Amino acid sequence: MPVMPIGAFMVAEAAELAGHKVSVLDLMFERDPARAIALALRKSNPDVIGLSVRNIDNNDMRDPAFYIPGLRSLIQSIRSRTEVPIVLGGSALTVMPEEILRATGISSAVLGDGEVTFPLLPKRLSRGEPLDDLVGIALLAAGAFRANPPASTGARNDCMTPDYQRWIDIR
Ligand code: B12
Repeated sequence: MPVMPIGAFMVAEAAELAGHKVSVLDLMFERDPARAIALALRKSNPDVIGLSVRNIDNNDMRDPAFYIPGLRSLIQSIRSRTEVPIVLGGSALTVMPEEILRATGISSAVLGDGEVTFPLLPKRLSRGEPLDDLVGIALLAAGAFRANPPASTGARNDCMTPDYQRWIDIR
């Protein structure tokens, strides 16, 4: 079932509101994700890449599917073209951060509400400043995992509502 990447839009829009130039690549319907990644990287030439990871598996005991190997190959596609920092986020990371960081070889992730922490990362990363005091940050450094409690803006009436049409072709 195709679900809308609402969480990724929220993070994208929050980063833009914080003054960053942001582009979104939705891989849901891409037949050739590696090619889509190559084109997007050429077009946007990013300083930081955030990957929104929703599902670890399909929760189906009769016909199980495990999605982390697919994530690993997306990361390899990115890594074969750029060395810029990659930060993982999304509901899958909040469920199993340490395992997913170890399985992918990525060293940082944001747990919980990414719109709080992700917009702070580009400045820190560009200055080579540590990330370890940030809310919801999970880090894998020299084989040791550590994580700060996730940010949660909770269920509020003023929860941000991103402009979906801006980020992907909804139709
Ligand atoms: C609603 C929901 C559904 C609905 C979706 C309806 C719809 N039209 O969107 C339905 C019932 C259809 C559904 C189906 C499934 N779901 Co569901 N679902 C959820 C639920 C309860 C909320 C998801 C949501 O919309 N959250 C609101 C958005 C705004 O939050 P978000 O996506 O998490 O994004 C935030 C952060 O994650 C973060 N973030 C997101 N992207 C990024 C990127 C970066 C770079 C950063 C830094 C941060 C970041 O910031 C965002 C904004 O705050 C979650 C559990 C949960 N509480 O998260 C499970 C959950 C995501 N589902 C899960 C599963 C397994 C499934 C199914 C596979 C179940 C099944 N067997 O069919 C399917 C898969 C559907 C699919 N194609 O992906 C699991 C995924 C973990 C796993 N085991 O893989 C979860 C986590 C539940 C769980 N605890 O097991 N689901």
